[in-house]
Parts: sequence; structure tokens; C-alpha cells
Amino acid sequence: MRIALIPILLAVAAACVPALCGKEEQPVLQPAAPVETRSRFAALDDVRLLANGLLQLGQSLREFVQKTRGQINDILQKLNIFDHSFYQLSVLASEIKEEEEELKKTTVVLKANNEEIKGLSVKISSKVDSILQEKSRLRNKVDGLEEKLSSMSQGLMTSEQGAEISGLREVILSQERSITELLTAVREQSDQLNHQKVKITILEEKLTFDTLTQETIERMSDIFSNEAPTLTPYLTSSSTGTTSMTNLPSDCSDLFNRGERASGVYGIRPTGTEPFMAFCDMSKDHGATVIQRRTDGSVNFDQIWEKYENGFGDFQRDFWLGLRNIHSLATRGNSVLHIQLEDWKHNRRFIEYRFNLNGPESNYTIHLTHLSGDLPDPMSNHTGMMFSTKDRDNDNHQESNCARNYTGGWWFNACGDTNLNGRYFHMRPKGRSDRRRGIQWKPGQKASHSLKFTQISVHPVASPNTPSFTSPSSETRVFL
Ligand SMILES: [Ca+2]
Repeated sequence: MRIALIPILLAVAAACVPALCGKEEQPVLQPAAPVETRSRFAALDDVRLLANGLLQLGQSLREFVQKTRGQINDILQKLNIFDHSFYQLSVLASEIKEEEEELKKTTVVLKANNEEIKGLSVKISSKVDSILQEKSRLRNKVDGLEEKLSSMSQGLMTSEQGAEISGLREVILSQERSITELLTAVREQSDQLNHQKVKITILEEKLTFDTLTQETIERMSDIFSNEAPTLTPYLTSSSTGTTSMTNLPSDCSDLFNRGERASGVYGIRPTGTEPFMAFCDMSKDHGATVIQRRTDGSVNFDQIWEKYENGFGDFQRDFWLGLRNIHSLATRGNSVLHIQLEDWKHNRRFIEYRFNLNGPESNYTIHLTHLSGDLPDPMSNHTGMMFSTKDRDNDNHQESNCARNYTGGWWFNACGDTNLNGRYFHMRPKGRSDRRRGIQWKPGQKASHSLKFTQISVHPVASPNTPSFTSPSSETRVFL
């Protein structure tokens, strides 16, 4: 604005000079023509000045508009992201409400059951009282009988006494019968009571389960924004020096062959690559380098490309070794990918593939050939797939970004696939939208639970004299 004002003022000032000042000083009889030409030139200059000023003003205005437009676009994008998260949260909130309603109904049922049980226990205690009374009465009668018997042994038994004894016997028999009846009734009542107890335990379990759901959902917003920790980098100290650098095992299998038998975190250096830290899972017959593990949901796997490339998490719990390191492990060839899974019913199964992974230039394309195992094989559908994350859509689905919709980075094909890097759920997710975001092995099955435990490891193909690896090592069970 200030820039625009200067030429205008200049123009006004210039126009004023000939108009006002010149009128008094110039002689009246001067010819009119040259004055007019001069003032016309002066006016032209002014117009030029004014035009320049206006041009500058126009340019700065255009820049300002472009800048503002860019800012508005940024804001709109942010608003879109916010809308998306808000929508997800509102879906979750409505699910919470539904569960609350269910919870209320359950509580009403529980209360009714409680009343029933109270009634039953009152009845049972009154019956037990009457049994006890019967028992004491019986004991008194038996005592009397014994007295009479002892007196009988001293003298002869009269016919009157005999009749009394047989009468007493009948009384005793009838008492015994009523006691047996009472006991049967008590047993029936206690059976019923046990049945009610089981019902209540189930309801209680459901109640804690629902509470857990709510807690998980409450934690959801935190997890959304959680940055996963970066994995411990490989550090060389001056004491270890270059000798240890050149002497590093190429992988966990090499370390096993050198005699190491304890599972844990070690520095390794696949041939021709940088050294890095890795978790070695040592079984009875070989060592495997673990590239992924899910045990408790302590690490958020919904991370961006950079994180998936470099690795994240905690070696002792949940982690992803990083595409760059996995690629380094695969470059030697002859690799076997070993996948162990466990569901919430403690069923543990495995599957093995011949495995290769391209480098970053091919977005870490995976190559798999099914070898063995007792799991179904949905991963063969993923062979030849590039890796995708929420910020790098390399999947085969034209209209959507699988990693964004299903969460976690993976070799997605056309969404709805196997995804072991999905969200960790501590129970069966209720909504379909949540279910698809879980840790999936074979989606599309009716009971689509999110898995409880996963571990993916790599080891070289077993040589003919080494027995092939079929069961998970005991060490990994420590993490369950
Ligand atoms: Ca896509």
C-alpha cells in the first residue's frame, strides 16, 4: 500500500505545480500553446508514474493472493486429515455406546440372577436346619433305644417292650428316608447354585472384557500419535575396534555355527553391508535372525516409509528390523522366511517360504515360494508385491491406499490381504472396520480375529545334513 501511495502523491504534486504556482508567476500575455504542450508532457509523465505504481501494486497483490491460496490449501489438507481422524473417532465412540447398552442389559441380568441365588441359599439353609433338627431328634430316640436294650439284657423282654422296639425301628427307617430325600434336594439346589455361579463368572468375564475394550479405545488416540522408538543402532567403541568389525557374524545362523546358543540381541554384518543389531532366535538346531515380532501391542506399527526402511520398536518386545537390513540379509540368497503365529486360543502354527527381497530401487519387492508348514498359504498372493506404507502407496488397488486404510506397512496387493503389521488388538475387534485393521493372516474367514503373537525370522536353507527346522524354539515362548 505504501508503495502505491508514493507515485500517487508524486503525481498530485507534479500536477499542482503548473496549475497553481505557474498561474501567478507567468505573464498573462504569454502564448498559450507551449504551456499547454509542457503541461501535457508533465501529465503524461505523471500518468506513467501512476501506471508504474499501479503495476507494482498489482504484482504485489498477485503474489499476496498466490501465497494466501497456498496457505488456504495447506489448511484445507490439514482439515481433511482432521476430518478423517475425527470420523474414525466418532465411529469408535458409537461402538462404545453400543457396548455400554449391552453392559447395562448384562447388569440387569446379573442383578436378577443374584436375587435368585439369594432366594435359593435361604431355602437351602432352612432345609439344612430342619435336617439338623431331625438328626438330633433321631439321636435322642436312639439313645432311648440303647437304654431300653441294656435294661432288656438284664431282664426278660415283655411283649409291650417288643412292640415299642419295632415301632421305634419303623420311626428310624422313616427318618432315614426323609433324610435321604432332604439330601437329594440339597444336592439339586447346590447343582443349581453351581450353574448360576458359572453363569455369573461368564457375565463377569464379559464385563471385564468390555471394560478392556473401552480402555483400549481410550488409549487409541494416544497410540495414533505415538512415534515408535528407533531400534538400537550398531555402535563401535574404540575398545572393540576394527578387529571385531571384521569378525562380526554375517547373521544369527553364522553366530549359531560359531557356537553361540543363547537367544538375544547381537551385532551382525551380512556380507558387503553395514553392521547392525539384530535379535537372534536360537533353537536346538540353528539360529534365525528375527525381522518382525508382535507380542503385546506396546509398539505402534502404523508408521511412515522412513521408519519401515530403518526399523523401529524394542528388541525385547515388539519390533520391525527395517527393510534395508532385511534386504541385506536376503542378498546372500538361499534364505528361508519362517513365520510363527499364535491366536488367542494358544494355537501356535508356522509356515516357511523361500524368500528374496529386492532393494530400495524396487520398493523392496518380495519374492516368496511356499515350502512347508501347518498354516494356510495366503502370502503367495503377495509375491512380486512392492512394500507400501501410508505415505507411499505402491499397492495394486487403484482407488485406495491399503496401508492407510488397513494400517501398518506391508507388501499389500489389493487391500484386504494378509497383514502382520496391522493394529494390535487385545481382544476380538467388534466393528468390521476395526477388524480389517488388525493383525491378519487369512482375512475373509468368519472368525477374523486379530492375532496374539507373530514372529517373522530369516535363516539360510538347511544343508542336507542339518535337520530342517519345524518347531518354534523355547526361547520365543518367553515373550508370551
Ligand atoms: Ca493404491
